[in-house]
Amino acid sequence: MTVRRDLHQLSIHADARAMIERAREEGIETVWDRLAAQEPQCGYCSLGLSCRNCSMGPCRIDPFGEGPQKGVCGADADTIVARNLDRTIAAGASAHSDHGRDILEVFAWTAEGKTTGYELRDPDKLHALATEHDIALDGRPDKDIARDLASALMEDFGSRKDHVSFAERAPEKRAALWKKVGIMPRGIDRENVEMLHRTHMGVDNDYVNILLHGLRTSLSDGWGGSMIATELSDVMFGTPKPNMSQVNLGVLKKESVNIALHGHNPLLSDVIVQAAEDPELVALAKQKGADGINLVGLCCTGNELQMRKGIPMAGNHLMQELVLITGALDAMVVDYQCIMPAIVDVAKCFHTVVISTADKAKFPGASHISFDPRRGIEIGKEIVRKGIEAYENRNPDRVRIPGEPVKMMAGFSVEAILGALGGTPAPLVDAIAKGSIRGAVAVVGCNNPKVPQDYGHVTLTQRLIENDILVLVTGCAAVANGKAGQMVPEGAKLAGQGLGAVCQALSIPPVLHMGSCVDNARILVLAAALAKHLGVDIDQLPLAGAAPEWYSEKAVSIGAYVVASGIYTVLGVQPPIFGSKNVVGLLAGGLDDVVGASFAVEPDPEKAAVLIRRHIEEKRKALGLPFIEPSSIHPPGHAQAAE
Ligand code: XCC
Ligand code: SF4
Repeated sequence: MTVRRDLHQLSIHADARAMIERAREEGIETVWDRLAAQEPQCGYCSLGLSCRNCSMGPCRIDPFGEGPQKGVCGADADTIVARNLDRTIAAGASAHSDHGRDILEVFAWTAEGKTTGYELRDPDKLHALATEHDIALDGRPDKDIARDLASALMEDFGSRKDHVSFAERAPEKRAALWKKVGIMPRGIDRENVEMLHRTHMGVDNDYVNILLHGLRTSLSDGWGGSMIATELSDVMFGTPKPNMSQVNLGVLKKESVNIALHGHNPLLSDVIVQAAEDPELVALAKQKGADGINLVGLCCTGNELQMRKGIPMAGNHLMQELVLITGALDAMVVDYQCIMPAIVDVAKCFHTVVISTADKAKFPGASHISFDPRRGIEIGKEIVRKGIEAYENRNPDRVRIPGEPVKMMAGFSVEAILGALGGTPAPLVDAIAKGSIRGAVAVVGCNNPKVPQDYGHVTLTQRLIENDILVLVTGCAAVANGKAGQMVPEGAKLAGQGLGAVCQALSIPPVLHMGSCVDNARILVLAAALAKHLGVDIDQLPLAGAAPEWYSEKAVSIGAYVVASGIYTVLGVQPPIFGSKNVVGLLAGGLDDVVGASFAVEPDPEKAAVLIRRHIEEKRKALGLPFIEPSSIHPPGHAQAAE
């Protein structure tokens, strides 16, 4: 029998708590129940000290030094911990990059006229990318330009280059450093395959060498696969511009056919948006008694839609089961990544159909409609029709939609941010130089049931903005801060005076939504633009990253490429590395001498805010900008609280 935690320990949000309570009343199992059933979780695995890379094992290293200190092959704690972490990075980098390749493939097919439902909606961005790749414009048709761009980017996945093309966007000093250290990513697939090779028994056993390849692999994600995903999605679906949208379970509508789009890849969801506007399908929905079709987003597919089209966001990672428990969702359409297999079981307690669409991501118990972008719009319509049919089975007595939606602003691509600043980073740089904005922090990543949902994101973000630090968000973090009301222009009043005044002048929130998790690439591009404008390297800027509630392998890859790009990063959930003092020493300090940045782990967001503020003031000091003495910064309520 497991002990049930108080609802307030599970989520900071009323909509979530209402649905968890309903789940408990009705005996519906959720992620929190399954976590409790797993506790206590394996100590060896939590420390990274178990290995099953070969069948002489599985092996474990005794963290207390009494039992075995080597696996059967002789691998020690350093090797095992480093190898495990690196395989995690490779899995995350592969997930992002495979998503990037799917986009690239459809982009190429669209250029060849082989798809339905796709266009090249942002010709300016297409032309800019082509020019960046030395592809002639010369008044050629966009489709020809796109075809050349597609084949140039395909090469980034292979092994025929000495660096991925977007690495050229990094400041010169950074690129030179990557070359010097030997971590310049060559090909995306190449680094990932090499990682699996290196971590095979009897290949790379030097933890430093192993971890450096981890950084290289992650860079092939950030400056490779993810950046390709973001840039080509912008060309096909439009580069995001600021828009007002809504968030939380209140975005579901009692009177409408509700369809949630969950996962990561905008290829499918974009055509579903088009299909849901089809007059015939709208008429069908009305004929069945609904007032229309209401699309809502979940996780990063939701972010993609909210960024470009203002589609309302039902919730982040830990909301995926809870949205089903409203009884108001008719269909949940999933592509891939972060989709809990459990949703199929929760959906069975209601009338909701779960529709899987990616042939590489099947869910036993779901209806599978194989998505083929060459018949995109036809399949999109078939899926929407299924949702409308499911609406007929909805039991109105079972519907419980908690609360009213909260407003939030989305759509801050780098282009939009620079646009708001008048086309150049100069005003932002000036505000940072004067000190009205102290610096900028990317707060990104997931939910994790080990943390009260959204507590880490919202608390850390609040502490940063009230201390005049601009916050950039992506992924599930963006949903958290949106729900907390930090992402509307009126949120300026939650910020300190300096940042607040800048936000007011520009009518923007102090927390800017930069997109999905692959869109962390936008943050790299922005950091590079700031560094180039100042003629410095990224690690000299007053920037930091944070992933207060991360859970996924992709988040580990993101953290690694952010650090390898020169940005100090604080993790809120402990990664499984503490079985090796040497690995911890390298990641949490040693890397400063290698790439100019390192990791910290701090579960308490109040303390994480202090670490980050001190770091930012240190960077300001080194740049000769007005600074607050870092040692005078303490958590709220601290006895020596200064200022
Ligand atoms: Fe997944 Fe992207 Fe994490 Fe959210 S933030 S839980 S990875 S949906 Ni990417
Ligand atoms: Fe054990 Fe070595 Fe095989 Fe890992 S690689 S399972 S440590 S024998």
